[in-house]
Amino acid sequence: MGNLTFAIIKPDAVRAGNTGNIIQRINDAGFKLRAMKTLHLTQREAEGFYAVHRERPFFAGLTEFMSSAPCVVMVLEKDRAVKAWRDLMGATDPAKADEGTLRKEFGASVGENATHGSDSDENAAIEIAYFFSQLELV
Ligand code: 3AN
Repeated sequence: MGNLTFAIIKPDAVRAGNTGNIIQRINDAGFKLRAMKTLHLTQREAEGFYAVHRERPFFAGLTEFMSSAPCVVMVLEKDRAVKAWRDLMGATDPAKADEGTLRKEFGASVGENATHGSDSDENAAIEIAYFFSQLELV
């Protein structure tokens, strides 16, 4: 599983028309797109996805935002994909993200930061399975 990660183009980036730009950057960085779909999460689905953050003060705002508009969910393949995708995304807070990262370019705030990426191989497997069946991975 070390070569797969799970990614989301979040509602702020989709709403702003940045889906195509972000997919281009994913291609340019050498990732293979193993699966992709657009969906509009319900609040309950967003709560299930972010269940590990249930006790955090930003949980309600985060799940409300993630269910506010469509997002794009993806499975990306590359060597050491979890780290490679987190490097391309940049820091959680766009103001602290390095030049050239997606969050620096497309993110607005720590909540509306354009993209999500798994933080470990273990969570990548859980997050991929939350959104995709085996049959959907090409
Ligand atoms: P990352 O997505 O970089 O792994 P985490 O795991 O710290 O960051 O946060 C999970 C999600 O919760 C992030 N995608 C972020 O948008 C959101 N988040 C984190 N901290 C805050 C905060 N202080 N206010 C609002 N949303 C937050």
